[in-house]
Amino acid sequence: MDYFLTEDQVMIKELVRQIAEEKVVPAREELDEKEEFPWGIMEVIAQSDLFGLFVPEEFGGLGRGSLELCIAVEELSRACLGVATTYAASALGTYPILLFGTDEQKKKYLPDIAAGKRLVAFGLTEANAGSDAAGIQTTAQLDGNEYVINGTKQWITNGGEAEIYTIIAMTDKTKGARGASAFIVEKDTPGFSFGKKEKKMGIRASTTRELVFDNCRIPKENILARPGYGFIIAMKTLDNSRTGVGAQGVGVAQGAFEEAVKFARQRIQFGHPIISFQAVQHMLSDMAIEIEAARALVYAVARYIDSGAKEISKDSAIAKVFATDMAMRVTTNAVQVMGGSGYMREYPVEKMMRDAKILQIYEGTNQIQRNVIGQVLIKEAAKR
Ligand code: COS
Repeated sequence: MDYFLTEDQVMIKELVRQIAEEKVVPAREELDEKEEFPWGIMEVIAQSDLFGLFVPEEFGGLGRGSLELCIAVEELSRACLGVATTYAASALGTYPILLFGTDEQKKKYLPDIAAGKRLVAFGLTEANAGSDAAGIQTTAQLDGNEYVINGTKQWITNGGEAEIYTIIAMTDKTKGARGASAFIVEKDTPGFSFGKKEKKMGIRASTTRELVFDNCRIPKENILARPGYGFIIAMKTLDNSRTGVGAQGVGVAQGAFEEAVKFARQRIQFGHPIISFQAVQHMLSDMAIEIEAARALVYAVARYIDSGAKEISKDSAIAKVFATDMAMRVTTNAVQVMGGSGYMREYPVEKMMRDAKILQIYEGTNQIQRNVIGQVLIKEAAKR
């Protein structure tokens, strides 16, 4: 389908597809097997200026928006969701600075981020605060000109590899969500270390680690916006990034679909390629319908965000839910079309199915997305 992308957007799509085909596809199996961080590929992405895609030009980026980021994420995800997650998580960690940073903070951090010199990670989740994001226990106490951070963040994508961390900590535990604040913490700050590296079902090229803060002192000016604004910063960050998770779903589903079609044309049973059987055709048709519907939705929401819309929670949650539930169905059915071959590691679809599962879980489970949608529906109904 033609999405009327501009020449510039088509160029971005083709550039990322080329990187994906030439660098990611040949490496993905080994990265998955060895659970290896894709530094080589990150360097290629950096050389192509893609880390700066959504960063304003005045801070060294390319000044594009959500749609361009979604296109890039989709193309990487088509090849390897682990690599795409690494790239997208850096964008996730950058949003708090982009949306809420002072001019000084932006000047200090964004040029290096845009150049791909420093990766970013976002630290919200803790052992007892997943869906219940306001339940975080990490604290940040003001002491003179410094905040002293104590606590542990769990399951942080790019943990240990990133140089810059945007984290949420409680500055006033008595105030619940309104007592949280957001901070920028640099790697190598004394008192900041990394816990265990997780062993995951999928996206094994991406690194997931604990962030451990033990009397970690950071300058007072590393707070984002103002004390008490951390929960809003986290929610607005997720509002902006969730459409990108939808784009990951579209990409990984597209990759699995293409593998299934290729296989179905070659696999002969009962004297015919299995693609000639209606049962298989219907499965492939359903996959094509769902992928296209999800892509149209993700692009529409990304364009809506790029229009400067303020109320994006519901729409980005809708895009995330639809595209990622779709991705799980499509990757599972790609394995089904390929039968025993699909189940073997020799073909990429078993990895794609393992990888896709995280999309229904991270950046807010799909159950939480439905809560977000529901809450906005109630507010909208009350206004009528
Ligand atoms: N934008 C701006 N403000 C928002 C907001 C948003 N998207 N969502 C909530 N808020 C505000 C609310 O208006 C409320 O403000 P007031 O105190 O002034 O009324 C405050 O934040 C608290 O909101 P709420 O009461 O809805 O918070 P809950 O604790 O009920 O949590 C959910 C809401 C479940 C939506 C939230 O915890 C969430 O998104 N959880 C999932 C977290 C997640 O995605 N984790 C993944 C790990 S990060 S990669």
